[in-house]
Amino acid sequence: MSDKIKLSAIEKIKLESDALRGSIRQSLQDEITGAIREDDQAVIKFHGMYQQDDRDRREERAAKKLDRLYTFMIRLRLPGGFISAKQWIAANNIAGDNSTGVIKITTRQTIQLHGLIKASIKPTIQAFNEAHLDSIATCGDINRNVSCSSNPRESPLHDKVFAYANKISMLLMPKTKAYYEIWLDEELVVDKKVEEDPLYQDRYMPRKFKIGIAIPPNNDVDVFTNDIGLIAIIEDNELKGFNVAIGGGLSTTHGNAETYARLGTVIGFVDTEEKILKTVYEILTVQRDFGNRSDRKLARLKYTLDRMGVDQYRKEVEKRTGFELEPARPFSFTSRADRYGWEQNDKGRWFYTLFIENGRILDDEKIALKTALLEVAKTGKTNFLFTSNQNMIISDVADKNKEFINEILQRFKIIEHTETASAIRKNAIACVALPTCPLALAEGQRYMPELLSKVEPLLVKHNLENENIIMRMTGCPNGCARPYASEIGLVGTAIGKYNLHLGGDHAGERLNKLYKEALDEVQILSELDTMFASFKKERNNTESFGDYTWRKQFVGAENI
Ligand code: SRM
Ligand code: SF4
Repeated sequence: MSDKIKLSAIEKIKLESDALRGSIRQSLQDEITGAIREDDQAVIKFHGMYQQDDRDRREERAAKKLDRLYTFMIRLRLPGGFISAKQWIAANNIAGDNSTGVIKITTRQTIQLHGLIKASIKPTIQAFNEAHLDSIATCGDINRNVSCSSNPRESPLHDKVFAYANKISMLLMPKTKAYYEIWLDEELVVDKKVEEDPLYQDRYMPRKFKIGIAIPPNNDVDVFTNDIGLIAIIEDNELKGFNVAIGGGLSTTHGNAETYARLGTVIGFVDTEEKILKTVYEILTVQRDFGNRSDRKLARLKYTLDRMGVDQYRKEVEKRTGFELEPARPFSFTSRADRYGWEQNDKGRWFYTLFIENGRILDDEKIALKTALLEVAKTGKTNFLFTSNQNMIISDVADKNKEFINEILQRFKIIEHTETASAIRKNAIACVALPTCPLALAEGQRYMPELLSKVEPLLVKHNLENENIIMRMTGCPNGCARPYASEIGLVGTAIGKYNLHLGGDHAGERLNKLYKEALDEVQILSELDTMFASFKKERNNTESFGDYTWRKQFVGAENI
């Protein structure tokens, strides 16, 4: 990119950050404020943290002439969403000691803690480190947590595919030692040569970068919404390689017609591990070199791809890898759902997928979810996996231990909780939004359960309660709960108002379209009631709700 183009402010911050150190140390020492310096707020993201404040309390504090109630959110790096029982116990305790206590499973298979005060960031990272957990590169302009199909691993091939999440995560880690110096008190780096970073250099990526791996026929990771989507090609019980899709990304900005959601385009197939890793790496270098560094709204790979053209992007990657991609192999996705309940893999190990509404793990008046999971972890007889649908899998349970774990799940009513949740609720996801997300225009996870309680009777009224409708909600158009890839998408525009999107499919291969703008709850329910009625009457055989609304063109005329 020409240096004459004006770079965005974040580019300068990255460049002058001394390999992501910024003035974080000084910011931490400043006892006058609970915040950190403005530039450091950008740098700290690369270490896996965001500065936030409690938006519910802004007015009250402003009236008292108090500073905002600053806190920090920390996000772990868990490739493929795997965590051991010991690590879960550590996360449980750290959450209790240092954060709000709620553990939040994200839509990219990892966990976040909210509400850390500045002084507790370092002890938190140190405690995570003792449990062999880190938060490196889970935020910022860098490769994020690599997601991978988490459904119970049914064959040795799932393990093989799964291993790529970690390999890719390690390949794309930054070389700077800043995280170790600042948070873990490791020795200061004197010889800066050890930090030379051929991939990220000194400006990192133009924007965040996301990679997901899917194992057909399940597309639980929403592979096409990633900058790079890898689709495992399994033939004759052998992992032959991966189809590579690039250019997925969901964020739009209200009122900015230049921004759009996009699903990835399959550009070819690669077979050997060496070639797979090389291809992934060079896709990043092309985006690094050609991505837009002046307008952050247009900086994701999807815009680079559409500007360069798919052929040109692929050729540039091939020039850098030194080999051509093979033609894509056939594959078929049928679902994005988690498989609730017990499942057994070919090695005889058991997996229990439990429903966790919007990924929020806590004890409340209805269910002691957090205590139950701690008790399961304390048996030492399981591992855990997080899913991209914000659920959790109690994994790797030996046959002889299944009854024992099942008894705990029953005692804490986890099984009942999972089995009695309605189909629409079990498929739903909502983003964090208020009160911590600074970008939220409307509620997300705090409102979705309540709205679903009003949608469920409508489905019962039309005898549709067993339909696996995918409904997703976000508090703004950034798309953190992937609402544009759902059958019913609700995208916040203002407090209590949502754009209604319709027409996504079950496999995650079609984006929905805007149907109506800025609806309140009464309007949303009325629209859905009418639509459920006509769906019941006019659907073709087993046609899904998304396919029906698409066929009937229940989408804003300007979008058809
Ligand atoms: Fe996201 C920003 C939460 C998945 C697109 N996202 C944010 C921030 C950090 C707000 C901010 O920048 O200050 C939110 C923090 C809220 C909070 O208080 O915790 C936030 N995003 C989340 C999570 C926790 C939602 C959830 O409820 O699970 C997800 C964390 C995933 C993870 O573990 O890494 C999360 N975000 C996503 C996804 C879905 C995905 O990746 O599968 C998307 C859409 C896909 C995509 O990237 O295109 C997404 N988040 C964004 C964007 C828009 C990026 C863009 O291309 O413009 C922002 C805003 C930004 O980066 O400027 C954003
Ligand atoms: Fe915040 Fe918007 Fe993401 Fe929701 S979609 S977490 S409101 S940035």
